[in-house]
Amino acid sequence: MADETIVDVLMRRGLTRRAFMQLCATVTAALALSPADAAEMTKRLEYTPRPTVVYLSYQECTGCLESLTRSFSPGLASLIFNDISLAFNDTLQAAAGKAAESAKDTAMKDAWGKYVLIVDGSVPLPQNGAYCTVAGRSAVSDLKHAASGAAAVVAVGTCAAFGGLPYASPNPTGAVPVSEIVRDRPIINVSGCPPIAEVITGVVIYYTTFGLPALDHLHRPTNFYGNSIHDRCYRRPFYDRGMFAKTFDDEGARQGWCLFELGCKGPITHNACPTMKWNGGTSFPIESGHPCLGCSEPDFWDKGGFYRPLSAPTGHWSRAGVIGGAAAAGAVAGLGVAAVARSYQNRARKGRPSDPDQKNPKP
Ligand code: FSX
Repeated sequence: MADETIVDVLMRRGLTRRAFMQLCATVTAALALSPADAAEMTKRLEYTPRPTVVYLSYQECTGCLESLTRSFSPGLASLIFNDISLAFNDTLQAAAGKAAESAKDTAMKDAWGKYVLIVDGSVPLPQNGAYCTVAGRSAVSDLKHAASGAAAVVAVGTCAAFGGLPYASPNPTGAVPVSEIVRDRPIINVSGCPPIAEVITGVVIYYTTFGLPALDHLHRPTNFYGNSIHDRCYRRPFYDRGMFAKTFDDEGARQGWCLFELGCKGPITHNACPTMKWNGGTSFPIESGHPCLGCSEPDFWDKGGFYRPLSAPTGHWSRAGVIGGAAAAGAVAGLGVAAVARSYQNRARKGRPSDPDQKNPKP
């Protein structure tokens, strides 16, 4: 029904008022919001119209959707899949071919100007976008059309947010991130290869309830990407004491020492892995003994080796600068992120192919 609120839908499904308030408390906790926000969320959901979500996929590996469908927060997942109205997702839906395209067109037409557009994957520009087509239409043209009717665009995964794997050198398809194509709509980047399921759902629920979240300089929500992995890592005390595992099977590794010298990119990577973790809060890569790969940062494939320490001579950061105690590490991490952002922006400016629909290449 067109004017239904989210509460209307929940009540129709038999949810009691008490259960609804419990759900709001669970969701706000998952979003890392304060308990006071639970009351505000309850109030807002009572008059928030049920939003339509259109989910489009381009050049990606489907890992982001795999992550999303494995959300361990039933409240959040249910809000997305059942209550918010996921109007189109070509991987999950039963319809195919013309029926699917027609369903997408109808959903977008009915909610034109109001729907949330989720995009995963990057978009190739050369040859009029011929390297990625959906239903006979180029991804670039499909995205422009869908974005023109969206209230906001959520770029899910590092491919959509920063180009990701398809964008890695030599970028054979001329892929670019969503932000290189969509210039006139708010964009929320939910990076990670893939992102944490509860972060994806949390961002959509937050936008639906409260509007645009606070974003960092890379357009990522600060409530999930405001801290570096290093800031919240449970191995941080070993880093501060200079206790580093040198190999994956030495005594330091067995004792859970810092993985910095094994290539951990935690100091220059912003994400919620140490606090939200994966698989229902079971663990995250560092807790499983593996260095952070830095997958939620731009150009993480191209930065010179997953197992090369940030301090290595060919790396981007100096050992003296990084292994200098917690304060220095924080400062260098900031510089590192800024350097990555600059390199990404420069590369995007210099190397990206021109948009086939633009007469003049973008500055
Ligand atoms: Fe990219 Fe996502 Fe990595 Fe894969 O949709 S962020 S390759 S997990 O699937 O886009």
